Amino acid sequence: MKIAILGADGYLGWPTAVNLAFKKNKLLLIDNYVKRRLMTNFNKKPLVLSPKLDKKVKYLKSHGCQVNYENIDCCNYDKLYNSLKKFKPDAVIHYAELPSAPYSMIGEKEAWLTLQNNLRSTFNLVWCVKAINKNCHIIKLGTMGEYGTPNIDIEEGWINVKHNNRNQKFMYPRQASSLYHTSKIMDTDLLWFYVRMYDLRVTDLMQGPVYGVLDNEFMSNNNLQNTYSYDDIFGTVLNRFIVQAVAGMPLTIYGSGNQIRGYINIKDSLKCIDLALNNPPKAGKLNINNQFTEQFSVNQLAKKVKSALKEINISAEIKKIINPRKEKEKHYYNAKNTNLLKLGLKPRLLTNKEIIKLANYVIGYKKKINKNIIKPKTKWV
Ligand code: USQ
Repeated sequence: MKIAILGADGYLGWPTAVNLAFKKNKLLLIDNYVKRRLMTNFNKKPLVLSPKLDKKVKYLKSHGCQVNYENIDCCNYDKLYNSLKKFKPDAVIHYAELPSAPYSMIGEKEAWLTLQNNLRSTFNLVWCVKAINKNCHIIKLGTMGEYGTPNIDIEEGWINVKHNNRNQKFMYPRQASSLYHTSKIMDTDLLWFYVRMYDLRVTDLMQGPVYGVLDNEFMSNNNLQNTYSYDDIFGTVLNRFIVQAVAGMPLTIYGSGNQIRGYINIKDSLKCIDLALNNPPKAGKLNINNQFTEQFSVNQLAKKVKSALKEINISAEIKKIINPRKEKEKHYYNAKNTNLLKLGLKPRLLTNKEIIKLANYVIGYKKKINKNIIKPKTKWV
């Protein structure tokens, strides 16, 4: 397939590119390094910083992969249009969004950048696909956080509502707890509107917090690992816990720790992309998949890390701190995730072995851990 990846430099973008390049797809990688710039501006150096895409693409080419890179801001319609028009993709994977809830809650400037970057890039992609080839499959990374934590089961994208003896299928209600997550709700609304209007083919992936690294030989032999963040703005909870444990710092549980989320290993996340690519929706259909494999509360997650790392003689302390976020700390949570399982996903669960493997990877970079960038500083209210 000819596949364009928007946001190909990121934590998910680069492993996705490697995975698809070695499966003999022809790739166009697009990124403007906006996240790198933000991380530098905020002094949030990742534990592992992936090389830039021009270097990474050279390595892929030297291994026989058909791949090119263009430095394009997806918010620039003309540039994105010209690039996609020339490449003529069969599918576009859209990761080109600012992915941090804490970043989006810092202040007006950060909130607006998140909102305008995320909506504009999605809007531009829709218009490019509509103008160039309506059959092109858009695969968009959404988030489980769009649903929030409702007091009823979370369905996969849609819900049947019976009202005064009449039935209608609606998009499942969404109610997020950060501006970032809210921008993803708006993305989903935009996509659904344009699918209905123009018969586009879209898959929206509601992904939970991701953890881990893609440690394949090509990446590790050539020092091309994906970026791994652990700071308070760009790091996600499990990746942070592992770094905290390795650094001898307490695992920071925000509030009561009863917040439940659906988690997924990065390797499963890549499999979900493969499954989405191989199962495109019909024209005029929006597929929504809940992309996580297991549900945990933050307390359960911390306990799992603590008990697994005992096996390698790391004794992790768990510490509850005041929750910097405004989110429900005790709530019902039961989210469905059957679509991807039906398509063939075989979940890689969070076993002690997986936790230890990740900890050993982090231990390799232990000297680079900066303890000053871990404590949360952004308060929601
Ligand atoms: N948390 C802690 N301690 C920490 C960090 C986080 O207790 O040191 C808690 C948070 O309060 C939250 C949960 O862990 O309840 C998850 O937080 P997170 O920072 O791992 O994830 P979140 O901000 O929700 O966002 C991440 C990604 C985002 C993706 C989302 C999926 O940054 O791009 O969309 O996970 S989901 O959470 O399902 O919406």
